[in-house]
Amino acid sequence: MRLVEINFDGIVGPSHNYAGLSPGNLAATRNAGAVSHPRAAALQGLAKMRANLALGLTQGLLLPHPRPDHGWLARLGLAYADAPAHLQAQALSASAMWAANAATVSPAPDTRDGRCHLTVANLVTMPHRSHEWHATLAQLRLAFADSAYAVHEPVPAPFGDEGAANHMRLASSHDAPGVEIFVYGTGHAPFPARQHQEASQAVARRHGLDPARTLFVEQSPDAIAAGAFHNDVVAVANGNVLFAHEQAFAERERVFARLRALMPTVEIVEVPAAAVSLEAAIRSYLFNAQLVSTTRGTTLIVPAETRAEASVWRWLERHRAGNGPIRHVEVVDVRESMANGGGPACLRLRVVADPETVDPRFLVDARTLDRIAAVVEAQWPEAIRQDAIGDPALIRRIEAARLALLEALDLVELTDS
Ligand code: SUG
Repeated sequence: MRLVEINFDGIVGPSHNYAGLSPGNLAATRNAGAVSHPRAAALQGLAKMRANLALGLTQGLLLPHPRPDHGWLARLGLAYADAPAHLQAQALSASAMWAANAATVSPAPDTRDGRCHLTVANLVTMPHRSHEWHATLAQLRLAFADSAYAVHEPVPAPFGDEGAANHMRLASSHDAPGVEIFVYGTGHAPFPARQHQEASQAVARRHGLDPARTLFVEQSPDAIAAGAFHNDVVAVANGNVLFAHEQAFAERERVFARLRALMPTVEIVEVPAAAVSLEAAIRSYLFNAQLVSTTRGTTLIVPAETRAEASVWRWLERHRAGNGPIRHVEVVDVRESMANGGGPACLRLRVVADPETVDPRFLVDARTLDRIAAVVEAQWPEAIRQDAIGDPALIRRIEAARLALLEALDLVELTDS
C-alpha cells in the first residue's frame, strides 16, 4: 500500500449557469442572472488540474451529473418543459462540480477497520444540491469499488451534511493516523447553517473514527453571517498545518488548545482580523485554497482574486518572506467557478489512497486532460443566458456534451446515474 493524497476535481458541467440558488453564498447571489461561460469554466478547471500535475500531485476527476435531472423532476410530477423557471434552474444546476461537497473522507489510517471510508453528502439544505447525492454515490461506488474502501449512503435528512468542505484532517504524514476536525454551524446566523452537528457526529461514528482523535468544532456564527457558508471558506488544513482566519471558529482558544494537546507538532497559521478582515477573506477566497505538500514544501494554491485584494496579497507576501510554514504560493484562474462561490478548494475532493486501488478511469494524466479539453472545446456551450434555460435546443446540447465526455472516458455506464 502506497498512500498518497489524490485530488479528485469536479469537471465543470456543460450546464454551468448563474441562477442565484444559494442564499448565504454572497458571490452566487450577487451574480444571479449573469451570463455564464461553461466552456471557459471547464477549461479553467482543467488548467488547474494541469498545474497540480506539474506540482507532482496525483490528480483524479469526478464527472458532471446528468442535467437536467429528469428523475428528480419526475418525482415532483414534472417534465422539464413544463416546470416553473425556479425548478428548471434547480434541475439544471451544475453544482456537482464542487467536489469538496461530494463526500466526507476518512483515510484508512484513521479508521477502526483500516479501510478508507467515504460518506456521500446529502446536501439537503439547498434544493438544487439535494438531488446530487444519487449520481455522486454511483461515481464513488465505481471509482472506489476496491475492498480498501467503504462507500456509505448519505446521512438521513433533516441533518444537513455538506461533506469535506466542513472537515479537516491533520496528520504528520498522509499515511499516519490523523486528527479529524468536523466543523458545524448553528442556526443563529441570518443564513442557514448547512452543516449540522448531528450529521458530523453520524459520519464520524460510521467511519469508525477514534473519539479521542476527533474534534467537533462550531463554526463562528459571524463567519456564516459574513458569507462563509462552508468552513473551507475560512480555514484549510494539510499535514501538520492549520491555516485559518481568526474568526473562523466560535471558540478558537479552546479549539487550538485541544488541537495542540492532541498534536503537539501542529502549526497553526492564523490570519488576524486586523490584517485581513473577514469580508476581505471571503471576497478573495484566501482560505479556499489547496494547501498541499510538494517536494518543494508546503504550497498554497490560491485563486487569482487574492491578488486583487490588497490586504490579502500583502499578508501572503509577508508570510512567504518570513519563516512561516507556507513556503510557496501558486495562483490559479477559476473565475467562472468563483462567481458562483466556488474556489480552488471547492473544486476538489481529497482522498488519501493507493492509486492502484482506484478505478483508473477516474485518474488523469496530461494526455487524459488533453482528451477532455478536446471534448469541452467541441461540445460545451460557449455561454448560457439565464433566460435561455428553457430552450430545448440548449438542453439537447447540454445532454449531448456530457454523453460525449462519458464516451471519451469510457464511462458510458454512468449515462443515467
Ligand atoms: O453550494 N454554489 C455552491 C458553491 C459551493 C462551494 N463549495 C465549497 N465551499 N466547498 C454552493 O453554494 C451556486 C449555484 C447557482 O446559484 O447557480 C452554488 O450552488
